[in-house]
Amino acid sequence: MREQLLALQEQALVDLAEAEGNALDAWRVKYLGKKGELSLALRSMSKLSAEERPVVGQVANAVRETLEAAFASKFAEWEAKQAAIQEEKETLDITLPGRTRSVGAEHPLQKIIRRIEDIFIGFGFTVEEGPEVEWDYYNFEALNLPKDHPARDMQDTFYLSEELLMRTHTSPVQARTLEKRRPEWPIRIIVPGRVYRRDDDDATHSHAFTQVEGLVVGKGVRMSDLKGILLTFAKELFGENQEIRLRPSFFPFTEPSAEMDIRCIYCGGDGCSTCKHTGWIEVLGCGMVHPRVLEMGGYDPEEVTGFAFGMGVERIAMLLYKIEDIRQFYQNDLRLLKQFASLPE
Ligand code: 2NM
Repeated sequence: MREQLLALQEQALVDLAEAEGNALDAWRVKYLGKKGELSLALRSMSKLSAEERPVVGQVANAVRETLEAAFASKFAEWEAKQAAIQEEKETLDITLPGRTRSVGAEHPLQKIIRRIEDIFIGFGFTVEEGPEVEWDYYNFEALNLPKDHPARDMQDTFYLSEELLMRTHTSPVQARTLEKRRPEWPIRIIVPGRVYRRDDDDATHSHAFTQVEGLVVGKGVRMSDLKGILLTFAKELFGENQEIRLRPSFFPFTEPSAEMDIRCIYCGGDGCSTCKHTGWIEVLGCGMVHPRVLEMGGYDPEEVTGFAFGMGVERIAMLLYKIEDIRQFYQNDLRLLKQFASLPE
């Protein structure tokens, strides 16, 4: 019996030396488990005589202790090895490139709108918006363009019904603002937004485009205020040396009316193909708000005066970014967005 136990111990230690991982647990069950080999051997102790029993019992206990100690040390060794492997795996490799996250870019038109807004906000203006589907009344009638007025032909209109249309300019928002505010509250607003005109699309025309219009109304507002604001605006947008010039023009909602030109930003006035050798580039229309428009808005033109202006955002973006085809703005081509994403202001 004693030899049997010692042989078992020897075999167990040989097996243990080779066991790894799951095999370690299997070893523990096989030799030290409740139904393991050692328990089995001890069960046969009942056959021994009363003198042999304590001696064999001692040997059996010694074998159990030896095997348990051997297992504990082997298991600890295996655990330490696993921990080392894990640590090796978890080592931070700072040379790995980080995860790139693609960042969107502001559309070139939106960039220009924001710059224009920022400039006028600096002058104390606020930004107003209004509906793109508009009443004939606000788009035309309230702006001194009665139904039979020939100037309505200047802006071929998408009509949705007899009285509803796609706004042809953002001026109806200004007409709405005049109606909303009272004369004792001076108005200083700019109105960016999309407008619609019946037109055949080509490199310089689009049936839907973007405008920014402005309106100032108050006591004693004069044409010199218009000129000063627009000159300062031109300097902030195009550069501090920018010059402007005003030429007489016509708009039904202003009197007098003017077109504003800037000195050609490409040739500096020497003459080039962009300015058609005039040295000047037209950038906006403006004028003193027509007395009829003030009256329709509930103001007394004897008491308050005002000026207004309007510009095409595409045109300015095309000039500043040298974009040659207006359709580029609407084609959602990522190459265009990426090209202007990182441009300085
Ligand atoms: C322009 C040119 C000139 C204009 C006029 C008004 C209003 F509402 F006061 F009558 N809003 N915008 C105006 C004047 C717009 O765009 C070329």
